[in-house]
Amino acid sequence: MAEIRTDWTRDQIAALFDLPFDELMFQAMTVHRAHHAVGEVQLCTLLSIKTGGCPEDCGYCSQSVKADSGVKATKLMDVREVLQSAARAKDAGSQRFCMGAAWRNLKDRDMPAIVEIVKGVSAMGMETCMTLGMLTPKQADMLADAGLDYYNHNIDTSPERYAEVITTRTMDERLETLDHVRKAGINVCSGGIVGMGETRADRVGFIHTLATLPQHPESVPVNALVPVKGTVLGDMLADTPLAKIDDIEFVRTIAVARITMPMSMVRLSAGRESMSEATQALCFMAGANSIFTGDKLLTAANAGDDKDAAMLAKLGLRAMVAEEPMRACKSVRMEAAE
Ligand code: SAM
Ligand code: DTB
Ligand code: SF4
Repeated sequence: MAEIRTDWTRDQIAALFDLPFDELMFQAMTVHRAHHAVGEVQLCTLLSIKTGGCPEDCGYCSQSVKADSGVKATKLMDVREVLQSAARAKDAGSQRFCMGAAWRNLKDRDMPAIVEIVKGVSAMGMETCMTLGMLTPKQADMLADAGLDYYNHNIDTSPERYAEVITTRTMDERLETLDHVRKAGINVCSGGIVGMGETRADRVGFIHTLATLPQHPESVPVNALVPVKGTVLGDMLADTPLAKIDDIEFVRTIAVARITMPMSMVRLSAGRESMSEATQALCFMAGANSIFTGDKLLTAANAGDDKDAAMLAKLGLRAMVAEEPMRACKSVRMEAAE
């Protein structure tokens, strides 16, 4: 078993990125096999329960009011509609239902509906994940009491690059919400985006921030930027095609996440639609063991169930059977708070 360390230095992480590719892959595979079942991929489904009109200015996001992406703003979906969608995802074989809202932060007035949704999806036997923007400690406790299994809140990039991507909040505010989630006893899902024109040093800083949290996130989504026309970064990429991340560099990022955070689920998240099967296969070999299925992410297109089923069959990978999720409970919360 690889040692679980939270004292990684940037130099050590940079040295992993610098390894010859086959050596990096060998180390990542070794760590993966020591901590996870070989050949299993977790299938998660996403639903945007409140789309667009977000006051934040994240340079990659189609849902920001600052983007001219054509995404229409909607109200929070009806609880019944969300539950119907969760039931369809369960029938399609998904084990986790991840729900996203284009909010800067959760408002107390929306809490009753959110609690009802968490309880309803849990009652169907699916794991629940929410991503609703910043939370107060009290809101995190309320979500834990409702039975929320995971909270997604990405740090997105390196601390140095953060202010170039988002100006309406700081990375410290992001880390504060992650701390509230951890202390509430909810499993943490936090990762980011590569391919935003960042440097290798930024990718090192991004992984370093996650791998030196007091406890590694249980889930680490690694998104490849989906370039959306009308967003700052989507337009930048359209104008400078050379800024597109190299496939091997993307695989290296997955491998370094796997080696530095051995127990975490590493999710090959957005961007698969434009990735070859060969690149995705390398990502699975490098330790990615979770994907989003279905034909839509939040607003962007995703590969779709049929295409994914064919790819997984071709690679001899099977869907992970859901383990009993670690339900948020008071004793876990108190331990985390100590
Ligand atoms: N508003 C909430 C927040 O920002 O935490 C939740 C929704 S937000 C869309 C969830 C995450 O999706 C972001 O943190 C970002 O990492 C990812 N994301 C958004 N747009 C993306 C894009 N165009 N390409 C890749 N990832 C993207
Ligand atoms: C994450 O890291 N990726 C997902 C999920 N967490 C919420 C979202 C990807 C969004 C991709 C762009 C879109 O669909 O708008
Ligand atoms: Fe809003 Fe989240 Fe999009 Fe940022 S990433 S603009 S916070 S929906």
